[in-house]
Amino acid sequence: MSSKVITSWSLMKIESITLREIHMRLKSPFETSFGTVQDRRILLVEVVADGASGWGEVTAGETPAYNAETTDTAWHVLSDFIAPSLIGKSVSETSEVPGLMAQIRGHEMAKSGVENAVWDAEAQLKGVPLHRLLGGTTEEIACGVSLGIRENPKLLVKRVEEELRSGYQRIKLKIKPGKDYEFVAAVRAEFPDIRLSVDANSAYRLEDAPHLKRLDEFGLLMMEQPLNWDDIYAHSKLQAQIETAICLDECIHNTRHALTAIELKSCRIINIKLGRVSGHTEARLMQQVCRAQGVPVWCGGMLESGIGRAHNIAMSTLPGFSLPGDVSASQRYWSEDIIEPPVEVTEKGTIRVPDTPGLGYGVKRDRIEKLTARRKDWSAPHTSSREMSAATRESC
Ligand code: OSB
Ligand code: MG
Repeated sequence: MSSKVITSWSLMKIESITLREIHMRLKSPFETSFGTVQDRRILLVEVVADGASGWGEVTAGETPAYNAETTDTAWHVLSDFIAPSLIGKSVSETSEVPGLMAQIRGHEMAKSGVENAVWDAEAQLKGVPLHRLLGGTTEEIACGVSLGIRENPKLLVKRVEEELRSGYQRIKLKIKPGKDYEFVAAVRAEFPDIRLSVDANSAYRLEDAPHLKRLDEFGLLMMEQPLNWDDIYAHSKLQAQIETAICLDECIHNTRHALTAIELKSCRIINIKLGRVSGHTEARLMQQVCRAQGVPVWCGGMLESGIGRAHNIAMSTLPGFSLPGDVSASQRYWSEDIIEPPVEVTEKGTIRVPDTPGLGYGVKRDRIEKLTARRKDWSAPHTSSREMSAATRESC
């Protein structure tokens, strides 16, 4: 075969990009150390490449409290920088997409939404499930749940009991100063053998080390992101003083950060979130590097709609993901999801990974249309010329 034939056959052109903001209400409010959320403003990205339509989700929150991005910063960066730089471009595979956005600093969640949509389109064009295209090796993934902060320990214990009854394999408790030791103690007393972890979302300071050390007695699987959102060094100081394994979440935006944290012994586990690390390409590299270094990883959640959740499921099949993730059933979050079937969890606390091309779930376009608050479209001119300017259209 001549190289010309291979090239023209294998290039994938980004023909259109649609950005939408949809509004979805969580079944119940979710409280973390940085605030409470119930009304989600979620950005969805649809990319059509060579006629295949792929979907991605931007996992930014409504406020810049978890990380610096928000729904509105992502809308701005996607509209003014990312979409214009990608529309009409051709790549031979999706892993080349991050290179096209390399001039944009940060804004990982915005980038992830569009990159992951291209991954979905590529998988469909190749007629394979996304998890296979990524190199996933399992048919079933292990699930845990993340429980928001409750009024009192008794209510928390009741909630844990319900989740265990549904089969979930690991319980993560959100904690903050004043709502930590007694809450964990109550859950541990009731359930001495379960896999239990805590997540502080950056609510403590290094001076709190003696207090955090008291949690060692509960035999926790890990303590997630106790200190500042951007302070890898302080976590190395804390890890040296406590038995419980630290897991970093907020601090890790790319594989270089992961290597820094491992080298400094700032953590023994890493939570990988697709949005936080800018998409499947970087997430795949990160889990590979962590695996080579003997550091287990797991898939975190950002209260996603079904589209982000389906991407999380595909990513969780990669071999480095050796601990249960925060990927749980659609019905824990939404009365009606935007994918069909909704994500379901078996009584063993697992999700069976779908085996149809792309994301493996149907996208409920009518439902998405109803939930849409604003949208913006970009389309490439039909004749492919790199110089040609793209047409854009916006409606609110
Ligand atoms: O730190 O993992 C986190 C939700 C929003 C922001 C940050 C986090 C979370 C969760 C929820 O823990 C995980 C989920 O159920 O999606
Ligand atoms: Mg976390």
